Amino acid sequence: MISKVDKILVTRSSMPPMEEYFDEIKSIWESHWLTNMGIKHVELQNELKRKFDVDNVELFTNGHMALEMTIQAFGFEEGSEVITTPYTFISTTHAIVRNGLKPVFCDINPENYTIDVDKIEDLITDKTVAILPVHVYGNICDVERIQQIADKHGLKVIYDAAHSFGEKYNGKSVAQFGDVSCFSFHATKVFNTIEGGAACYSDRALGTRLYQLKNFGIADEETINGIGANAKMNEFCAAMGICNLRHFDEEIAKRKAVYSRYLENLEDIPGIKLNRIQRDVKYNYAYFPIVVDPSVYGKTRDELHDLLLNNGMGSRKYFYPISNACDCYSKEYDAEDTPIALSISHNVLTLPMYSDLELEIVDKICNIIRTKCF
Ligand code: T4K
Repeated sequence: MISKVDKILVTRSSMPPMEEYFDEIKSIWESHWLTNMGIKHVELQNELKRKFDVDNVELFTNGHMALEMTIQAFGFEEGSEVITTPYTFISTTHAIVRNGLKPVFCDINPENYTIDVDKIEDLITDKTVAILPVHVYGNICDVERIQQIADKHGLKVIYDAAHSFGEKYNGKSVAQFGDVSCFSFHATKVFNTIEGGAACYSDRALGTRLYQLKNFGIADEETINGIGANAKMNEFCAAMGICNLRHFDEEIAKRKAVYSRYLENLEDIPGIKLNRIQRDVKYNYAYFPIVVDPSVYGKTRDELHDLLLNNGMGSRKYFYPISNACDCYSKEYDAEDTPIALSISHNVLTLPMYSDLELEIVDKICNIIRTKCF
């Protein structure tokens, strides 16, 4: 039976009030300056420096290009190895491979699904140049251990921070960890610029390369010294970011209420494992993943997914398949080498999560999960 709830999707973009956005873009009309690091671009960049508590932020057309160009900016030798997680959105892996580098997949921690730091050192070879972990679902990686390993072996650390906008660990902004942290501001994220992304970094020389690479490698009108591409955030996207940033605290408070309601409802269901907020983390409530143990719950993840869907509730299998099991990589890799990531990918389901999600709908979703019928 499809009712009022027939259009519930896994997420829904947060929008500022329409008038506020119109006000923000008026000056773009007046100036006729639409892109190429205009006034809105610079304004958002400055606001994000404050928000992230960092000195340097480079804006991009999306999170993927922030990651891909960051890797390019380091100028690693072709064929070098990057230790990363297969438990992520495919963008992470593609960004490495599209730079002519080899991803080396490390298994994950079964509690928070981030890279298992105890397994990183065994994967280091004389070709390893970097570690590229992901703060998946907004769960923060073991940043201290990762930095210790990187320092010991002379490796760069590039965080895929796509899910962790606005978070803090031990009071420190998540954007401050590693050599670079790359964020996504896609429409589906807790903070969106429609499409967009950013790289936060400390090395100013790296920043100059990033700035040039996102604009075709142009250094000045007569000097092109890098093989760049076009990955600049335009003025309309920057304006959306300026507006959404004003409402960010409100966004997080509403998400927190949704998260708490899920927790209340699902806490004691045998065979359903919930994602716990880590100690010392100021969380952003980006996703609500559950992991189904079919032998205890009595239904598989796929059966639960279909049951929800048949009742108008769209959940998603983020992240299935894992990168090393995807068609484009599975000939080169064996997903059995990362058994924990593989197992979780077969059992995970991310439930609808967004700030405007009505608590009544959350109750309905939870009731389906609890009763296994509608
Ligand atoms: N690294 C990680 C770890 C990532 O998760 C991502 C992106 C990236 C890097 C790359 O960042 P970006 O280059 O994308 O900035 C979505 C997003 O497109 C993607 O940004 C995100 N991760 C990934 C986890 O999810 P799809 O293919 O699942 O999106 P789609 O179109 O099925 O949308 C999901 C739901 O979102 C829809 O059911 C409804 C809602 N939605 C979607 C759009 C497009 C909206 O409410 N508004 C919208 O405009 O990939």
